[in-house]
Amino acid sequence: MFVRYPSRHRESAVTPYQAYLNRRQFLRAGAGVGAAVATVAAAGPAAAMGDPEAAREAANGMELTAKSDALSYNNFLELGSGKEAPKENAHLLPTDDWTVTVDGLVNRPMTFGMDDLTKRFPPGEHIHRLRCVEAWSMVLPWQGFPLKALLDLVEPLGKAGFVAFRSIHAPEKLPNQGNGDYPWPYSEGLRLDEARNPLTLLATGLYGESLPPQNGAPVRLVVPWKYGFKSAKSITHITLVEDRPETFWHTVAPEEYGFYANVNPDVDHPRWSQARERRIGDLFKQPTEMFNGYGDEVAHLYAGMDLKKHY
Ligand SMILES: Nc1nc2c(c(=O)[nH]1)N[C@H]1C(S)=C(S)[C@@H](COP(=O)(O)O)O[C@H]1N2
Ligand SMILES: [Mo]
Repeated sequence: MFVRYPSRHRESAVTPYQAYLNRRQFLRAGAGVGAAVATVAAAGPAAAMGDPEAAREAANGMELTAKSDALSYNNFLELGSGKEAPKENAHLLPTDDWTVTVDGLVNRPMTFGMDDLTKRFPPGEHIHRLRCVEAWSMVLPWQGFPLKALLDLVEPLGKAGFVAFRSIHAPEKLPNQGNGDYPWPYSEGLRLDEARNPLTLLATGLYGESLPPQNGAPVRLVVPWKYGFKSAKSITHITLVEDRPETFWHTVAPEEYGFYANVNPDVDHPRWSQARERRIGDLFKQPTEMFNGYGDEVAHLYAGMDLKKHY
């Protein structure tokens, strides 16, 4: 269940994760724990939740981004532009009675409520780097499950080649969806083999609590080797299609936002270098790694492809 990281990511202290675990234990012991938290704790792998040794292994020494930063420095254009707008407008995101429909080129199209989804696919703990195309990054402890498990259940047809993701569409509620300059709703896409890679997650929690609205409640995509914009938030539809789907940022500015969007220090954004990044909370920039450091797990997906052309 745990993802292992290359040794070069293991050098830093584990203290923040230990603090996180202590808080988590405190939450579980305390009264008044929200139902969603209890569900995650009960459903997740017991070892990770209770056993500090296993949890330390999961963290592999990567320092987690401070929770306060991860929940207040966000990109979620539906809730406003600017990093702090999504948190300020978090209450506007309607998350009650959420359903996720999986359809298109599949044998068994299905619609899930959130309880159904997390019962069928118990979330596990996955700590990943997130690298925004804007050259900042975080390390975030998600609770989620591999998208592959869901795809296996609905049985993609042989001619399915891509997976299209659609975020919430509620122009009457979301401040920015009245803005006709954008191709709402937010959409993203992956090649089917990318979607089936074990690193590709559907996340329902963050820092051991149900996903905050500003981070994409109640369920979002996490694709850790790609720029953050691929990780669509607040997903309502997952549709298997034959050809590469239209996607939000690629439609807005194709020369700036490629469909593949693999993190790549050698392919600059037209307006800035991608060679380095600022980890939120750090003073100094650090080098950006090919595939965001996940090359061992994903480089084979792009064998023979010119990644400068297919950026
Ligand atoms: N629906 C939707 N999903 C989205 C976005 C968005 O504006 N709308 N922004 C993306 C971008 S650019 C990034 S970097 C990540 C940020 O995730 P975080 O705020 O949880 O760190 O969400 C991505 N998913
Ligand atoms: Mo981003």
